[in-house]
Amino acid sequence: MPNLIEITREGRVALVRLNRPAQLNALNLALAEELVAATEALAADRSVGAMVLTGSDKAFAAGADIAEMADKSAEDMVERDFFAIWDRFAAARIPKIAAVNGYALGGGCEVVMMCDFAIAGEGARFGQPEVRLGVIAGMGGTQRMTRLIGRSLAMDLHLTGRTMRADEALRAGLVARVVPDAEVVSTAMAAAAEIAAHSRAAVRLAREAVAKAEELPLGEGVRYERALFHRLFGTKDQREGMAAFLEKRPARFHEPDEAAERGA
Ligand code: CO8
Repeated sequence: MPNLIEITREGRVALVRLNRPAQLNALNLALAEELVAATEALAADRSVGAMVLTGSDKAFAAGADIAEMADKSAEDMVERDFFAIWDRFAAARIPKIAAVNGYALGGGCEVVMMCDFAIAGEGARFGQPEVRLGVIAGMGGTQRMTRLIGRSLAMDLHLTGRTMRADEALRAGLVARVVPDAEVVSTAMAAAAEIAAHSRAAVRLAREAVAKAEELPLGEGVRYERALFHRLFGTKDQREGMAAFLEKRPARFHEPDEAAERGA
């Protein structure tokens, strides 16, 4: 089994690190398979409440693996539905925070946008340079980026292939926070720990509701949100959360999990 990702646990949070540093974490099929299997397993594990996805200091990921793609024909691409596996990463029902240092280009930028939100270092660089290779984004980049930052800036990036600095990515709304490079992973881990301490059901439905905003007209989206809100009144977490507030004590949403506390 190749070891193209590394996973460590801190309490209820999993830190997943892309591990092809010599290739700037270029996303080949073997890495995608490993990452998707790990992400789906983490999503199914009730002792995990959130994951942080990161790369190396130099690169979150410099894109899909160009060496792996260079010789492919259109028939190969269609036959294997190349990149479709990434839909499973995006769909996995676990909060995902991208912790980005260095380059997040092409497929790397697209993976950032598949995550729930991103925390970037001041030196991070984002872009969709595929046009310079004679192709276009193939992992959702034209669609997700346009929804996130708007048509004009998305066109600029996809048509010129230029690289965007972290401060511009923050202004555009591509990333949620920018912090000093050395604090990227710790900041993302702290945010993930906060999420993982909350009610699992409330976090799940909040993710679903926000994601639906990309698909539904406003009136339908508001009704969808309300139905999920009503549904949460059938959970013990709603009773615990509101009782804890009224009793002026912290809410206890999770049984202490010894294995998770040991960092196993
Ligand atoms: N794929 C494969 N290998 C890569 C990639 C990549 N995307 N990026 C970097 N590498 C490798 C380099 O080949 C080099 O390997 P070696 O040491 O064996 O020569 C090693 O990583 C280090 O890279 P550099 O020497 O180039 O490092 P620099 O610091 O000089 O430059 C850059 C860093 C600017 C990030 C540069 O590596 C670069 O431009 N990389 C490519 C970025 C890019 O174009 N990404 C988009 C890829 S395509 C994509 O993601 C989606 C394609 C959609 C296709 C749709 C089909 C259906």
